[in-house]
Amino acid sequence: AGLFQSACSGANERTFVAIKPDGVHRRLVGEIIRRFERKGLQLVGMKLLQASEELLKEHYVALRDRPFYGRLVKYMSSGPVVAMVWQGLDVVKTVRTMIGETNPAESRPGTIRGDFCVEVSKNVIHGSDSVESAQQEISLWFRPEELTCWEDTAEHWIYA
Ligand code: IDP
Repeated sequence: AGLFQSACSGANERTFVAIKPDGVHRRLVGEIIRRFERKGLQLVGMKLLQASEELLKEHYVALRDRPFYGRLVKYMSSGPVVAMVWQGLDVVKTVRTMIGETNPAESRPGTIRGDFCVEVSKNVIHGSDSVESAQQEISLWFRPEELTCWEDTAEHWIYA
C-alpha cells in the first residue's frame, strides 16, 4: 500500500478524462488537450475508441438508478471517445475545476463546459470526481502497459 501511495499521490496523482462523442464530433479534441498541456499536466495515456455499452454501464454504475442512465450509456456509445490519463499535483481536482460543473449552464466561462456546451446531456467531457474513482476508472479503461511513465523534463519549471 505504501508503495502504491507514493506512486500515485503528490505530483504523481492521476486522473481519467474522456472527451465524449459530442466533443470528438465537434472537433474539440485538440482544444481540450491543449488546455491541459498548457496548464502543465502530464499526459500518460491516450486512445480513441468506440466504447461498448458494457464498458459504459460499468463506468457509470454509480448512476444506474438515475432516470437518465440508459440515455447516458447510449450517448456515450454513439460515437468515438478519446480516453486519457493525466498526471500532476492535485490533478483530479484541477481537472474538475477546468471542466466546470456537471450542468454547462452552471459552468463559468473559462471552463471547458462553460465555453463549449449548453446542455447536461451533451456536456463534452468526463473527468474523475475523486482519487478513488480515478484509480477505478483508469484500471477499467486502460491496461497497465498502455500507460507510459516518462520523465518530465519541464518538471523543475512547473513545480517548486
Ligand atoms: P459529472 O460528469 O460532472 O461527474 P455525474 O453526476 O457523474 O456528473 O453525471 C455523469 C454524466 O451523466 C454527466 O456528465 C452528464 O453527461 C450525465 N447527466 C448527469 N445528470 C444528467 C441529467 O439530469 N440528465 C441527463 N444527463 C445527465
